[in-house]
Amino acid sequence: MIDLYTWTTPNGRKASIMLEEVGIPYETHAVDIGKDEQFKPEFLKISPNNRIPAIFDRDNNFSLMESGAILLYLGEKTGKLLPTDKLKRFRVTEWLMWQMGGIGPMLGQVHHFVKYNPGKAPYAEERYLKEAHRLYGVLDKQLKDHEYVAGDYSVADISIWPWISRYEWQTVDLNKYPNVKRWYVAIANRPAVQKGYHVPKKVQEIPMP
Ligand SMILES: N[C@@H](CCC(=O)N[C@@H](CS)C(=O)NCC(=O)O)C(=O)O
Repeated sequence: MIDLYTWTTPNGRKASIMLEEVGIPYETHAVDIGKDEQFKPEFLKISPNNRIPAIFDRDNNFSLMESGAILLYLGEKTGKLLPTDKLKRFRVTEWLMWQMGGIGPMLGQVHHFVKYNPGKAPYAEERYLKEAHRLYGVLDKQLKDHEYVAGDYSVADISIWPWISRYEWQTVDLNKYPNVKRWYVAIANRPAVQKGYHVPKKVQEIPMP
């Protein structure tokens, strides 16, 4: 049994989608980051960086923060969505790191400047939008010859998909990235994704291009 501490954001959805995909029982604890609940001392004990998602594994009393680490942990624990072959695993890790270091931080800045504070910092809007389109281009190229990002459907796809699901916030037209669009729709149609997306609560339907 896993305790999942999460909210309705791309990083949070990575963890809930993974838990649905691997089929481990879990109990959800909503951490409303709009109400600063991520700073509560009980939560800081398992997530010292005051960010969601975080998990607590009751099987071994182990807590973990950072969505990328959580995906790897659950993949390792269940033997699912993370290859055992060393080189295949590094390919998955490569794209997971690409998400953690690029897609997450850059698209997060697009949300901050373009969606929530338009007009306040034109240089930042231009810079992060340019970087967003560069990253969409890289993803589109990779998906041209690969059905999924790093071989079979894996934690790498699960890490990237929730960020792409905010393509409207990013003012990105998915028709300009046809391979990303094909991949996005295929993953959106997975039953586990449709369940995990609405954890800890439903705020909207999954955006469909
Ligand atoms: N690198 C972290 C980032 C987590 C993160 O930024 N979470 C956001 C929500 S998507 C959060 O908890 N924000 C609360 C805050 O900024 O105080 C991860 O991937 O888990």
